[in-house]
Amino acid sequence: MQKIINYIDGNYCEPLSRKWLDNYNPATGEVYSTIANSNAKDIAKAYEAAKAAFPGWSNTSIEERSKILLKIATLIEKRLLPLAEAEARDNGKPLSLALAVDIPRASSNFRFFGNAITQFASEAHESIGLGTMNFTLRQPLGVVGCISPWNLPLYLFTWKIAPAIAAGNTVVAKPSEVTPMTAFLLGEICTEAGLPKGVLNIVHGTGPSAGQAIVAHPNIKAISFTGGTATGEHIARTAAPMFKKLSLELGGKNPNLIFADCDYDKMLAITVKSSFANQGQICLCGSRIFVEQSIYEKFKKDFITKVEQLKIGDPFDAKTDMGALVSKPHLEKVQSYIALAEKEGGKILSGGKPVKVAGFEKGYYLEPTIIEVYDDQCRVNQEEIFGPVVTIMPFTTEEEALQMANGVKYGLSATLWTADLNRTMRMSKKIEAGIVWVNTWLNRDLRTPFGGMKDSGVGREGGFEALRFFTEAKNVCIKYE
Ligand code: TXE
Repeated sequence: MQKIINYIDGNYCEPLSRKWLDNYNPATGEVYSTIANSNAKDIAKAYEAAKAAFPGWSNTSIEERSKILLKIATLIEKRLLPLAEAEARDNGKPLSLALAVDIPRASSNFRFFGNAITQFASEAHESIGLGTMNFTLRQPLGVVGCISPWNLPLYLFTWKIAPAIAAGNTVVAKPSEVTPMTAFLLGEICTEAGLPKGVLNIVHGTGPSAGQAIVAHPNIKAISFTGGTATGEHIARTAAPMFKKLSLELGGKNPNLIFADCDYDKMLAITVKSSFANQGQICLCGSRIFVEQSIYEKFKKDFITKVEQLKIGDPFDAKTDMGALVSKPHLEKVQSYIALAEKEGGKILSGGKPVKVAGFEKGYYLEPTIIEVYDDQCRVNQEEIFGPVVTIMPFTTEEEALQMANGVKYGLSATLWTADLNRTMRMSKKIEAGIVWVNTWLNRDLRTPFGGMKDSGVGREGGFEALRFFTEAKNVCIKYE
């Protein structure tokens, strides 16, 4: 059975404990590889490699760093198919999605930051009359930690690593233990691209062991984390007394606000995607759908019809729209919310049941589920489910829609469907979210700031924001005569 091992100091190596975790294929429910179950000793070893690499890498010219990042991007592109297949097998997502989104975006992350670093500049402030000149020196932090989740494995892993190394830091990174395969494959790509040894160290293992050791390491200067809100809170509590820089991208419970004046057909088609793409396991999915009363019944009927046409099955079948959920515990968690919805008085309008796919009977498949709720404060409408489950509810006024949109502890993204420009402006200013999409969804320009408000996190990544996060700003003030 294939072993997923650590990549430290440019070499693949077994975990010091020689302990292993099982890696499941969610489509079949079977173990297909084993994962290094690393602990604090492996993290210490990775840290030492990163520390040794830092002086060299931080003094490597921007041109050279950029060249290596662009080479990594090209190599990822060249391996599109094997990487996409590895991602689909490890995560349960349709291969078509990994081919169209996950792997191209992983490549774009390196390409984008490989280019962005050549344009990254800092300010100068001349104090005229005082005879001083100030400039801001932006220096890399040192060794930084990157911890990523299972829903968009290589996509989110590289979203952190690329800006960190572009800015001259060296990295200790841990992918999710649920989907480690593509991060494992990234090691050989980095070697082939000529990334000096120790610049990127990839350690596998569980959150409480390897992840916690990264966060608790006294000399790892910053943590960029994407994952659940509870984990983010724990990380903040561990890191805060050491005054580490933190960027936390956490959960969401995003509203999808549909007004009667929208382009109905476009809205309907995209709402199916924003609800169920990647089995609903994207932090940006619109899991709470609020529809203006006058079109509510029509929407309900049309939405159910479209959703019931989605094909659930083998991720490797080109006709599959929805693959398997990522793991058995996650499937059970999502199912527990469907049961809770019924207890809370919600009405299951469609789906709700596990699916037995012929030939894949032990896989973790679930029907796309639409729940009509009567109180926007019920738990299924408040808590992040992170699966193929959406709630729907009507509203009558813009104020009511806004109140419901903001009536959760999360604030990651929101989608607004309307043709009214004035409403677009009013709502965009008042919605509590890091991103507001208007008449579109998941449209991402990598130059834009990305992150959440409220319990959806702190800090922004993307564009120069990410390069600012991964650098220390130092004011140099020069007095001249
Ligand atoms: O995430 P975790 P899980 C949400 C979603 C999901 C829930 C739990 O609701 O059901 O979170 O998912 C590492 N110190 N999201 O359990 O545990 C862990 O190993 C350091 C939303 O998979 O947050 C993994 O690499 N690291 C989300 C990463 O953190 C720790 C995407 C994320 O795992 C750690 C995923 C610790 N103490 C889940 N504990 C989104 N918003 O994109 C865990 N980890």
